[in-house]
Amino acid sequence: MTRKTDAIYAAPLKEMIDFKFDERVVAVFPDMIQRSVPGYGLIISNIGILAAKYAQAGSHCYDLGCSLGAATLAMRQRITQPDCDIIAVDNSPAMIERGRELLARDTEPSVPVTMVCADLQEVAIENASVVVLNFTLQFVPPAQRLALIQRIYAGLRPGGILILSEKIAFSEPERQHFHVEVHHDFKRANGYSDLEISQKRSALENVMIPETLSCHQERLQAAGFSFSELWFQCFNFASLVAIK
Ligand code: GEK
Repeated sequence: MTRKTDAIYAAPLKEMIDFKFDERVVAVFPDMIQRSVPGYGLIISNIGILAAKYAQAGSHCYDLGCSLGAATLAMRQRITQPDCDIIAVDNSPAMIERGRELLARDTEPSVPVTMVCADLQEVAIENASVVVLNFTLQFVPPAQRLALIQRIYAGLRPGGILILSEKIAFSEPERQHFHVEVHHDFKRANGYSDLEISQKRSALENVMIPETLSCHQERLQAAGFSFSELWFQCFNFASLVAIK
């Protein structure tokens, strides 16, 4: 499949509008996320590996904030336990519409997938063995995050996992500065201009709110997860796995 190049922030914008997962973003999303998130491809393929290990027979696997379903497809290709299904949720109608088209192309008979257009807060999490929040929690208002993680914990079976990937912030200004700078270098090396980097940053400012790694770890513990492990970090992008 040819990847359409993201040039959404290439020209100067007269007015900065908050970032939205609309048709324009959907059209370039695979390119945008690959060129913006260090290690994205590695994280996706390892979500498949983790799901293959922790999926339980007769349970649901959830991909919350699934976008085009990259993590869903990785899980689908790897899970071998019987009678599992995957529930993939996103509240962007354009994402779900395109995600369903991509899913329809994945014709190998495997784990059934339901793609749902809904706010993840409205979706019941039950009889779950794997829950994925791959760069989604950062878009949930901070005041709602603990309740969401508690609801996920309650819906997981014992031995089930939550995979939580996020852009992270650092409390020490020197460390924060270092990571922001190298991340911008990463984006420049992937062809984004300084104008694109700064306009995208402004568009995301009110929409995506990163927190520190310790904030995530403490919240997981407060929600009931006694074990969590940082299994991936590249610059200010990290992924944790928490086991119930
Ligand atoms: C991937 N996980 O490729 N309810 C449902 N969906 C939401 C909500 C919400 N309340 N808030 C945001 N989203 C994907 C990448 S992208 C990350 C995830 C990024 C959705 C939103 O519509 C978008 O599709 C996704 O969460 C975040 O593995 O672009 O940085």
